[in-house]
Amino acid sequence: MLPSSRLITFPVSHYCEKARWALERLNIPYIEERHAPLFHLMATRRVGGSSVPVLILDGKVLTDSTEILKYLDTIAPDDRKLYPLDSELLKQVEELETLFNTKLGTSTRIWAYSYTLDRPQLSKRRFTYRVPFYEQVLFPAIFPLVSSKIRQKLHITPETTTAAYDQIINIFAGIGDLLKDGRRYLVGNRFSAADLTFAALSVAAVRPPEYGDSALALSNLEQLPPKMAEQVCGFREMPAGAFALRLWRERAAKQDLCR
Ligand SMILES: N[C@@H](CCC(=O)N[C@@H](CS)C(=O)NCC(=O)O)C(=O)O
Repeated sequence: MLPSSRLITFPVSHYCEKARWALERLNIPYIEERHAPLFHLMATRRVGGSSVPVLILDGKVLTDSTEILKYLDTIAPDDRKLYPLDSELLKQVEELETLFNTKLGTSTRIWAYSYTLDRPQLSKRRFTYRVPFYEQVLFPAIFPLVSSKIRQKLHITPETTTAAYDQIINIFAGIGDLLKDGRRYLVGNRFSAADLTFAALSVAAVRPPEYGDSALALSNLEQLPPKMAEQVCGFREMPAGAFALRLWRERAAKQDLCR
């Protein structure tokens, strides 16, 4: 029988990855409906949403990645929960998740797009990987429109790109400070929504080899503009970058064990 839950996504999107990771952790089967940018609006608006990810599960339409994690937590067994029951720890997890959602995810996106939007050979495949056939066919024609809309919507300029890079460095430095005491996870002594959100929203910066389908070759730095590749190496070498890469490795190791 086909799973009844549906996840509407972009093929490469760190907020969508956040939702995928949580669904996978709970072993919830779902059908992923990938769309290229702009085409996604037909799918998301039909169910009352706008951006991706959108999860349709148990008769509910969840239109935001945090809303998705919060709902999944209500049906998760205790040993899989992403939000601590203890109110002080919960507050810390929620504060970090909000910081990552509003500052890290937005900065990594601006920074990465500043290098890739003008390079169709880098971005087209990632926008159209495994989307419906007609979107793959039509996308090249609307690519200039999509890239100028993204640039406008996210205000990508040399100034905002520098600010985004600085913001990533600052957040990574702050996370590095937290990790100095040797803790394995950001809050308490177990994996939480804070760790998941940090690792998912750092994807564009640290480009883990375990991310997505190998056909997307996200971690292959040779294909990137040299300055971007150099900055990725810098992020990876920071303790927070190494921490994100470790969480990705651990996720992949768990997947292997379950096969
Ligand atoms: N707050 C949202 C943000 C999601 C988001 O920014 N999604 C981007 C893709 S990474 C998107 O859908 N952009 C196109 C749009 O907003 O229509 C969440 O966490 O789910």
